[in-house]
Amino acid sequence: MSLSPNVTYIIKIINAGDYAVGKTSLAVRYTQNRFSSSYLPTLGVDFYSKNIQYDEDTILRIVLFDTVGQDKLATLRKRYYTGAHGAVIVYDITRKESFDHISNWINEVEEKCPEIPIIIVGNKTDLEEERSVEIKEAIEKWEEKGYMVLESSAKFGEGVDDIYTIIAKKVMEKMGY
Ligand code: G3D
Ligand code: MG
Repeated sequence: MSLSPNVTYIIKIINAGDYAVGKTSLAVRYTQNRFSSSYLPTLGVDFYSKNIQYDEDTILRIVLFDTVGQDKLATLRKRYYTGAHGAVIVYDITRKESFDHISNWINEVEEKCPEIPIIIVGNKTDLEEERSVEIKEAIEKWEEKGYMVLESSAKFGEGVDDIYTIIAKKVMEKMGY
């Protein structure tokens, strides 16, 4: 009996969504397990990565492309969508407007990357008293269109690992792995 060598696959995931919904905070929480309240706005794109054991002999290197939300930087942002295997579209559960913009983000991502798995994430669940989008509403609107909806708190780490584990799993399944 021989041990099979570990294989590492690189998976490119893009974080998209409106300004200040918590895209950078989620990337930092997932890859460095910390939260800071003072990130500089991302100019264009930043990268974060983390290796996870996918199964006995497969390691995934999750590379998160953290993009900027502003319209004026759309051209720059879209360039980095090329070659993405999966996308996480983030909204802020306290800002209804960021939820209403999800379809724009999906269009932008799908225009560049048709057919990639996309997960929608309502962030900032720790601000429950300021919530303006119910999870039920989000699920009713998006799950019937085929998009999974999750919630998270980048601040406290709740639900964050699940986002990237699930999107990675969807990507691997899509590849027929
Ligand atoms: P962005 O990358 O989408 O633009 P950031 O968003 O990650 O820069 O976060 C924007 C603001 O939301 C930051 O606050 C950040 O601390 C806050 N934030 C991010 N995630 C959470 C969360 O889960 N809970 C709470 N309560 N706040 C969060 P500031 O004050 O710097 O604007
Ligand atoms: Mg950011």
